[in-house]
Amino acid sequence: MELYFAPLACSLASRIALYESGQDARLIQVDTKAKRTEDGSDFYAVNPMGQVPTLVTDENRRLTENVAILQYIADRRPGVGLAPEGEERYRLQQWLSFISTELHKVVFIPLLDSKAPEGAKAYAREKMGPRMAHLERHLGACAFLLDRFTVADAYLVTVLNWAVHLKIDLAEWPSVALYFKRMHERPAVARAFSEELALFRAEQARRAA
Ligand SMILES: N[C@@H](CCC(=O)N[C@@H](CS)C(=O)NCC(=O)O)C(=O)O
Repeated sequence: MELYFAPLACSLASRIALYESGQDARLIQVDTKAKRTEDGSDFYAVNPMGQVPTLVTDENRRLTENVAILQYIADRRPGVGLAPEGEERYRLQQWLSFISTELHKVVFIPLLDSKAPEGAKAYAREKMGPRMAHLERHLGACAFLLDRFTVADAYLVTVLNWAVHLKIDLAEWPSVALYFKRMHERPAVARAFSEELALFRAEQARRAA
């Protein structure tokens, strides 16, 4: 398996899922601005959208989109329980879709994108409150998004990290802040974050040079 990723981008959720389930993959770093992989190849040849994550399976099939890739990784190790079966799978998909469409794309992409106009950023900030309040209500009563750690938590902790990067104080949503801290106490999450933080800093230094 090969996972195309960019440091601290949404693809970090897939790295967390791999570590949580003890799976190996070749991790290939992508410069999503230049659309080049680490050996200089054209990333558009791998994914015509030029986006991470992109997964190439052992059967050489290409899979894109966080929601699909995360469930694929989880389903290779069903015993670990990163994606429950039966009725609970719909609940998992509910949270994955919420994170993908309501948080990742509506709120965080306009705030993180230096090319997004101020109007788009103001719109994203306005949308943030009710979405974070929804999370706050849920995480006030539950330790995880479902009844145990799943790939939805891997995705959520990845996205919440961008709030920190944007200097948005999570203390405004105390249960979310506690959840974020608790997730980092998981060895797989801590390992994935520290590895990607080092890669992120190296990439920033390269760009600044
Ligand atoms: N719909 C895709 C979006 C993935 C996405 O937004 N990836 C970002 C990194 S977090 C990216 O590759 N951005 C570069 C670009 O869109 O050109 C998914 O959910 O997997």
